[in-house]
Amino acid sequence: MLEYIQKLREASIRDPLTGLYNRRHFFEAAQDFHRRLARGQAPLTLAMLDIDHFKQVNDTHGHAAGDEVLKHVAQALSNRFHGRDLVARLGGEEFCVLAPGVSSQTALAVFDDLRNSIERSKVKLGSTSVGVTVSIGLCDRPMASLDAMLAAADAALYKAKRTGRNRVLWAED
Ligand code: GH3
Ligand code: MG
Ligand code: MG
Repeated sequence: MLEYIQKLREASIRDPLTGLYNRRHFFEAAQDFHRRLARGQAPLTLAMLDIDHFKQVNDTHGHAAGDEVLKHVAQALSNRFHGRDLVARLGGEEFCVLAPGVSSQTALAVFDDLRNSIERSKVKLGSTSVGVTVSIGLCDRPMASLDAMLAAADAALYKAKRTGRNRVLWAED
């Protein structure tokens, strides 16, 4: 019975396709984190990540191929972030990372390396393979609220999209 309850709880906080945390759990856990961390001087970076031209993958290769691309990007994220980091699929082809170990000095390098590794990797689809790139917006320091950090990262992501995609930008002060 306990095992069953544990399984149900796990299922309720995960995105079934990628195994990452789902949107609801992300916001709950991130609020919690923010309450505990953001008051101090501890580093805290929030990244919003969106797959570039993802609709084209679905249109060209089909929805199942799109799902493989989503799993691939999710795997790249889970390979890189562990422990206290929160990695979630917020919905569609949009992901979020809250990384307490990543300081503003290292955030750009860490996420640009991730971006680069995704660009270099290929997603195998049966006999063919496709490339995938992501755009990333960063908020690389704690702010008064989690919502403020999300808005800042989102604005940076939007700018990364507008200015060519496949790039990492951080929020302006
Ligand atoms: P941009 O570079 O501006 O982000 O363009 P985009 O094509 O990535 O973004 P857009 O918002 O136009 O398209 C997102 C697509 O993602 C549309 C939707 O059908 C698809 N999508 C959302 N959820 C899923 C899913 O779970 N599986 C698959 N295969 N596709 C999904
Ligand atoms: Mg997209
Ligand atoms: Mg999107």
